[in-house]
Amino acid sequence: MTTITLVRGDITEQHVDALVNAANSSLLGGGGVDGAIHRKGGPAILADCRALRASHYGKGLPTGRAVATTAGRLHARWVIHTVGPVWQPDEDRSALLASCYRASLRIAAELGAASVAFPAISTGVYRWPMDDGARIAVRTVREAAGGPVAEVRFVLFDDAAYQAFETALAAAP
Ligand code: AR6
Repeated sequence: MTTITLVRGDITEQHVDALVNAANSSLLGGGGVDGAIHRKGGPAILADCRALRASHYGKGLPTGRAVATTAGRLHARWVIHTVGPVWQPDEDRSALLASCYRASLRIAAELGAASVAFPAISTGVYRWPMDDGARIAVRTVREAAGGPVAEVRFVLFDDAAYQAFETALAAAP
């Protein structure tokens, strides 16, 4: 059984086995969660990302996929980088957002991570509506979690995000 917990705060301050990064396909950093993870985690994370680009993802990590690197100086063993979809009002891209959570959990399980922290993927720079993003996140994690992953922690940056996840958690069967 996997326990889902909600925390209001900064994902870079969490003590967990694996932190999930809302990255972009370049794997070279950016703003939001991505910027904060690289800033606090230090250059070892970027060095691993560059190596992954050179070995496997010269054309970029596709949307919906995930890869793991060291967590550098963060209080975690691994950072799992996933690329969320950019919100498109005229196209249903929710399968790609669900895929981010599923792929990240699969990697966490392969690594043997007991605790995994997720941000609300795609709900910042990529503009996904928070309520819908929260519903997809909770539903997918409920379906996909298991194995060695005993805790999935959603780390929400503000009250609106926290409330959206609280509602999604209460509403999901
Ligand atoms: N801890 C937890 N949540 C955070 C933090 C933090 N330190 N900082 C922001 N959030 P975003 P995306 C929330 O933009 O939408 C980057 O430039 C934020 O309020 O980080 O998937 C990447 O390089 C929002 O609810 O990720 C990509 O280019 C959520 O985390 C692009 O942004 C996700 O916001 C990815 O955009």
